[in-house]
Amino acid sequence: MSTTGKVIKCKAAVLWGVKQPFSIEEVEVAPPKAYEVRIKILATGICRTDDHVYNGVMAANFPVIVGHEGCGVVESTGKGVTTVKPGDMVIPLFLPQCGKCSSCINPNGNLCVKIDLTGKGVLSDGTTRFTCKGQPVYHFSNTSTFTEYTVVEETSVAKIDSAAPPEKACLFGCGFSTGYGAAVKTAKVTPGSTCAVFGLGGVGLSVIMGCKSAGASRIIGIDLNKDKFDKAKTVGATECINPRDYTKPINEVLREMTDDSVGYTFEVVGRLETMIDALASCHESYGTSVVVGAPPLSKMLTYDPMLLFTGRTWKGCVFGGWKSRDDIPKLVSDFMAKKFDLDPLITDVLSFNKINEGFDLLRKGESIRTVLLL
Ligand code: PAD
Ligand code: ZN
Ligand code: ZN
Repeated sequence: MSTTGKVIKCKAAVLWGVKQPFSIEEVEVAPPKAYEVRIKILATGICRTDDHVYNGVMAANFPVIVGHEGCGVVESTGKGVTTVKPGDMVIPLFLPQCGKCSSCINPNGNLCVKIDLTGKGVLSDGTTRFTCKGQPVYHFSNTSTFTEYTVVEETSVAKIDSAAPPEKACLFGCGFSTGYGAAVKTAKVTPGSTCAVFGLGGVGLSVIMGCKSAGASRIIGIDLNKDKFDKAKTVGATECINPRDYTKPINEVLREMTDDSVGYTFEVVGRLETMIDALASCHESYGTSVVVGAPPLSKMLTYDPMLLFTGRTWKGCVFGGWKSRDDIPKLVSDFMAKKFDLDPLITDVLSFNKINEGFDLLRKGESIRTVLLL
């Protein structure tokens, strides 16, 4: 029996408030309105950004369905949708591409005005498509993938190769694309260069993969958790260091190790101190440092402007700098052509019901990416 045009009752993991465990509930998912798409989610990864919402350090309205690293199949489309149809394999995009705003029109921009950075959690008409126990439940970042069905706007959907395996392709929705793009698209790492990556979670490891594919000859991984080092080396780090093993500031350690030749640094932790450390660690004249880790809510940074005056470049990127609808299908094609391997990033695969277990693994530093199967 077709579900088109009907409310779908299904399972979703609802966050009722800050630091409350994910609660698997029956929710009602309304049909897509005009220019919206309802998607059956098949697999979704767990990213640190979801945990930031749980901890209350990232803006969101509650109750909310988070999750933004998913892959699924279009179940139905609202009026006016022309770019996807039922049955298409898709990735929901936390960074939309409307094609009309100033970022979308500029060849170098990607921060579409439709991105929901302030956690409003509603679709264009100001309402939500989720209801639980008679109460509206908010969306998250134009995606909400911790649910069997979600509704997103057409501008937040990328159609990908129908043969892509969802349990891997979901990582294109955030972690892999963000890290890989930070290196190849935003920093534009050059062959033979030296790179340093602060933070070796799923995003940091993807940065390393990007540095490697760009031809960097030295890639130094930095983390406080030495259990992350083996995996970092598997994906391309040439060496790994723990700042706690040194008394000197980390920028001095890196300068000495590399004969003062660090061309590129990446902050992939999301802490103010490591943002400054990463900036100070790239070469004072020609170095580039990229902020990839999500900045903590309402925190200010002070720094010595001499760090920039000498010539360094300091940049940031959302979603690796990719234009989401255009570039993600191409990245998936590169994956299908075996240009890179996502297996090292996926440490755990769990059924959707075990979502809290998946978050525990992340919080204990034991997982890189846990993929939940729906
Ligand atoms: P993760 O928690 O799996 O990895 C972070 C790593 O940093 C862990 O291995 C920690 O041990 C390590 N770490 C913690 N403190 C320090 C420190 N002081 N020095 C060195 N290492 C440290 O997270 P993730 O890889 O999923 O995400 C990383 C960040 O990127 C996080 O802030 C997330 O919110 C952000 C993110 N940003 C975007 C974007 O579009 N810019 C997208 C996705 C994720
Ligand atoms: Zn993410
Ligand atoms: Zn736009």
